[in-house]
Amino acid sequence: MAYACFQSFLRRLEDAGELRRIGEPVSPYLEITEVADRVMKRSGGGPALLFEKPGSHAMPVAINVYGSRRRMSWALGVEDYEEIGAEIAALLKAEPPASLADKLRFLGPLRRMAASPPKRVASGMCQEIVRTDTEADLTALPVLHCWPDDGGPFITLPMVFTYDPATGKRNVGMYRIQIHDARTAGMHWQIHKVGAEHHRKSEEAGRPIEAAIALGGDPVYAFCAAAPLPPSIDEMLFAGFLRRKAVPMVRCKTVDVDVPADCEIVIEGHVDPDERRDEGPFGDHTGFYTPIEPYPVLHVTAITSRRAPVYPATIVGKPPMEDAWIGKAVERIFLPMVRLMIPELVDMNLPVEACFHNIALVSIRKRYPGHAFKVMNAIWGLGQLMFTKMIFVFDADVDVQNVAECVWRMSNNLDPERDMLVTRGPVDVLDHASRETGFGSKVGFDCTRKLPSEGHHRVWPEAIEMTAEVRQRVDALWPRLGL
Ligand SMILES: [Mn+2]
Repeated sequence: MAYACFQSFLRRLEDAGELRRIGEPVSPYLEITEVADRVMKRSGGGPALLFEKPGSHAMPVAINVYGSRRRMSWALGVEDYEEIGAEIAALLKAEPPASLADKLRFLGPLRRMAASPPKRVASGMCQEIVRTDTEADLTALPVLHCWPDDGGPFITLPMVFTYDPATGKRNVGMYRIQIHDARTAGMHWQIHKVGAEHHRKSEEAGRPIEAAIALGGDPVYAFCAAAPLPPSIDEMLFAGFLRRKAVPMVRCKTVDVDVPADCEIVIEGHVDPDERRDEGPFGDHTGFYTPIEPYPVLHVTAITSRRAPVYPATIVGKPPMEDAWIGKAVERIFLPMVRLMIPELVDMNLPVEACFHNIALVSIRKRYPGHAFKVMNAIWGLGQLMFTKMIFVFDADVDVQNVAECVWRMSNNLDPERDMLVTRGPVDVLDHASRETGFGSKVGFDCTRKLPSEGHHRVWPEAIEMTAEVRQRVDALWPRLGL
């Protein structure tokens, strides 16, 4: 299901009692963070919030719109995001259709794929108001100054559109944007991300790179910008696939960049080669501040918007926050693609408290000696999963979504010296414990049953379980026990 725009998504949330309007003035300087943090920390994630009076700004701020399992699913146009994972799994294992029934079953997803590529339109609501030159003022937006030691206000739900200077291929990424002043902003392009790669290529060519920062639109767009898609997959194509409708794209006013026509706000500009300005600190999703570092600078050439736009925001900080739900949806939707590379993988849990990168709990169908180590190495070689600091590998019968069960198994099944694999490689640039920024060590623990061929010649005990027969007898007895 596709939404006509961000505000029609907000209306759906409001109709379902999933959005609260706040008419009281609340400042975008720290106060909105404090209110939103308290709501996001509620079990289940609390409601979405619409701050109608963010300080002295007339433009409302929407926050926590993705902040529950239900709203995250609705943002993706489904009742539960597990549906999408199941659908992608079916697509990926689709074999050439044999029977007519198979062919018909196969046709649906194929037709859906064919309808997915974005299509160019002549005009869009995101350009109802066009402000250029000195009229284009970043400080007119109600951008949140999230935490006390932040280096300034940061745009936290941006979709950054750029093209590869060599191939012309589009990328859409979500990288925080620091407002330096009315006309410039910091582009937090991390070294491993595609946006940074585009910028590096433009620097090699000695030319500026054009960029557009879009906010709002169908809520599926921002999800696709944040998702760890392979670099070859166009985020707007994937968005079209998820929403079952092509994304309408409109050309920006001052740069040769296309953006979704149904967005709330678009910031246009260019990034010059070799220019850097201090960016940060920023209270990040790790729950710690990331320090000041030099990053590229966007020079704003235009800001366009709808006539009465809503500013979409989130906050990150000590988990759980709104991004926990985005991360969980990513985990469930991408699991089938990970399984394509690691077929023995049964399930995967990236716990929210470990900020997704720090801990992976995985279960596998173990078949041969050293199998758990093979899986660890595969994970460390796969896309953004390369950043996983600690991997715990369990047998297929362990429910890795149950952290208590994992702790029980790992603590009993491990002989640390034998079962631990320490390695080195790229780590998340947000990791503050690694020896260098972006480079450090990782560890895997084999928590599976050990085989004699792995040097374990003692008996591996069975886990204690009651017999099915006795369980049934007690089930029948239960009502009379008064328990
Ligand atoms: Mn990409």
